[in-house]
Amino acid sequence: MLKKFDPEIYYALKKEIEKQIKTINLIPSENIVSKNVLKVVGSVFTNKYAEGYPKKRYYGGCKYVDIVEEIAIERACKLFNSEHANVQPHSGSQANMAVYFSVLKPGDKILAMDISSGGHLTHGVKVNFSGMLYNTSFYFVDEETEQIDYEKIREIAEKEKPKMIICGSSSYSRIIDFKKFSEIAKEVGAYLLADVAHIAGLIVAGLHPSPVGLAEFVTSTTHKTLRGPRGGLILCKKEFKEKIDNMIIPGIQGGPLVHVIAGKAVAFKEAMTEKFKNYQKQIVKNCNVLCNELKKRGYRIVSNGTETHLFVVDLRNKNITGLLAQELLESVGIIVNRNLIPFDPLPPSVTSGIRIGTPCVTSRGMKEKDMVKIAEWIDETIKNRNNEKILKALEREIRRFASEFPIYPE
Ligand code: DSN
Repeated sequence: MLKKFDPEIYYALKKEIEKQIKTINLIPSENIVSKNVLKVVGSVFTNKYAEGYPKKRYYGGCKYVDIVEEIAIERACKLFNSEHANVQPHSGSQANMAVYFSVLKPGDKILAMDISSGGHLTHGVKVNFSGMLYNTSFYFVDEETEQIDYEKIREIAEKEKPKMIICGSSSYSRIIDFKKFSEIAKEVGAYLLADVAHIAGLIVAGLHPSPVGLAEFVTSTTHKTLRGPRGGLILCKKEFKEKIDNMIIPGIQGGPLVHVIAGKAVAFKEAMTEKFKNYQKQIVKNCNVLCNELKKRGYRIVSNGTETHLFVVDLRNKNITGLLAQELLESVGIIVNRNLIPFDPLPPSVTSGIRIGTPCVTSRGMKEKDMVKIAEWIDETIKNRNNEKILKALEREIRRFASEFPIYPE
């Protein structure tokens, strides 16, 4: 019994479960897996080493592991209409690393979205391996519209002649035009990498255009809107199959996490259902309502809206930083993360904004009317930040509400 053998870890687990039940989680990159995904991720597949690929392993005893990985690859290809899939990356970061290493050399030029505009750490940021190894130029959202300016990207690309252009984002709330990106990449002879970690579920449901077939490489995580286990995924054209597979192993990884690959396979099957499509539609509906309700209450939304599962709130007119808002909201049971706004005057550790997303609350069964309540609670909490009594009352109400929704969806 875990409780008896390791009471400290048991305690943390018990409290984490309790926290997940009693809070409203608005972090757009998190989600809640199904019971079936949870089951295989916590299974004996974790005991198995399987370096290599199906039928080409360096270990014996891989008969059943091969079934799992072959199915996962086949489902990923079918789901995204891709020529090839590698399901072994341990994370989105390793998926991106494998793509870079497979076609770039240290010192090569890349062009990526600036992090305050919505880009990701692994898209060439200086403190990350990608920024240490490659010579990155950044594109920004337009200062006025806070949306991607494709002409500006074309200008930079023509001037810089990068070897790879990276699109895809962690906090951009608008539809990305992958076709335009692919045209620009072709014009300057660059590879295109589309990192769809955030929007993979929306793509599968047809709610966001797909970059597959337009970009040479598409990377993703499997645990955000896609609602699978924590992990990474690479989709590519057949011509890059060997390069990518060899770069994952032996290039940058050892043994694959077979239990996680089994979880990915189950999640891909779930993503093929009508139920999953309806779930994605509900995420977007909920996000829109939450965004509009906050707007009604005087919150400035970056780019003035959302077309996806997330949006960023600029809190400067509310005289509170992202960090303080995050801590304050957590104290009443609402979990968000602080986030840079485009051209943020504050550092990433403080920020002027918070990022809000609806995949998790939608998995728990919350609908539009619940989003209205959540917007009201966010506003009440921020308005009454110096009134302990009101905050306590809000906390009770929020925790009672959250507890009514399950955290183990079918
Ligand atoms: N941590 C992820 C996110 O929150 O978007 C990106 O790595």
